[in-house]
Amino acid sequence: MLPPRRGNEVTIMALIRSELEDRIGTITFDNDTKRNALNSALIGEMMRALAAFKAQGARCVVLRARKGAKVWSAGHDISELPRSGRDPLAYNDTLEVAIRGVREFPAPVIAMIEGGVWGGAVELAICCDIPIGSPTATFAITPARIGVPYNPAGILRIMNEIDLSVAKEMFFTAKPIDATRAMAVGILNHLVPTEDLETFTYDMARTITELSPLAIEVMKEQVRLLANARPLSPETFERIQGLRRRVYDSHDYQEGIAAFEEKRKPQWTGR
Ligand code: LCV
Repeated sequence: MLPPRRGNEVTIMALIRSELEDRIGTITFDNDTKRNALNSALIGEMMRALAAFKAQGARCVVLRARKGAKVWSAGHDISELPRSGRDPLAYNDTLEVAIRGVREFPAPVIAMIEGGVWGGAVELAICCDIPIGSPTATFAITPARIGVPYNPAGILRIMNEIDLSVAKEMFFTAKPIDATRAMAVGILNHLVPTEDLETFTYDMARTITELSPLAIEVMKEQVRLLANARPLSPETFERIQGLRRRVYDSHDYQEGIAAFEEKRKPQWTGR
């Protein structure tokens, strides 16, 4: 079956395109100039689209970039990271808002992935309920590239989704892994030839829309609540926050961001 016809509910915003057809909502990242970096403006549009889909009773959402994209998303907008003294990935950070938006949406969200997925966009993609990729999909977890202390919620979510030793390798090397390896380590549910990606994705979306929306909504929320159910003592949480403050208060944190913006290699000092 083909992807939904151009729906009668198409909304073109500045940085995304959203459309609803056959109870399937589609959000297309459309800011290739900045490689679909997850900045506050793009996430704001994405959250508005999700709210509209929820109000209109969408039974499945597809999150994608434009067809043939070389970069699905370059991750958090580095220019929006706080310069110093503030937690760069706090609870209300745009990336966290986007990830909660996907995890709390009352219907399955499918990530349809072509191209590179960088940094926090990897977490966004694996927090979608069903990640489906083409052979062009790559995944790189990059806090170490720019000296950012990834947040505990994000680390836990990634630990829940992929093998711990693979997660550590991705955090410690910041190197992209290809679609085949992403399939093997559990980042992707399906690896589909590029020419079949849309049809495969929307066939699955249609299957979901034909099942009980309430049963699916409640099962999705149960999975989210149970996956979060890991006791963490306040002392452990505070120790983690202290560790992270050491990083985002450091010289290296500022050096990482400056180096990216000046398009040069960072000079790490370990302080
Ligand atoms: C702002 C950007 C970005 C960008 N932000 O195109 O995971 S954490 O903890 O690190 C978290 C904080 C996070 O997610 O951080 C972001 C992690 N992302 C990355 O490290 C990827 C950074 N981007 C790149 O490595 C390259 O841009 C890729 C490989 C994605 C694409 O390379 P390509 O040669 O195709 P350019 O690098 O020329 O980028 C095109 C424009 O997009 C901007 C970049 O600054 C450039 O803007 P100008 O044309 O104004 O120079 N851009 C790319 N990524 N994450 N801006």
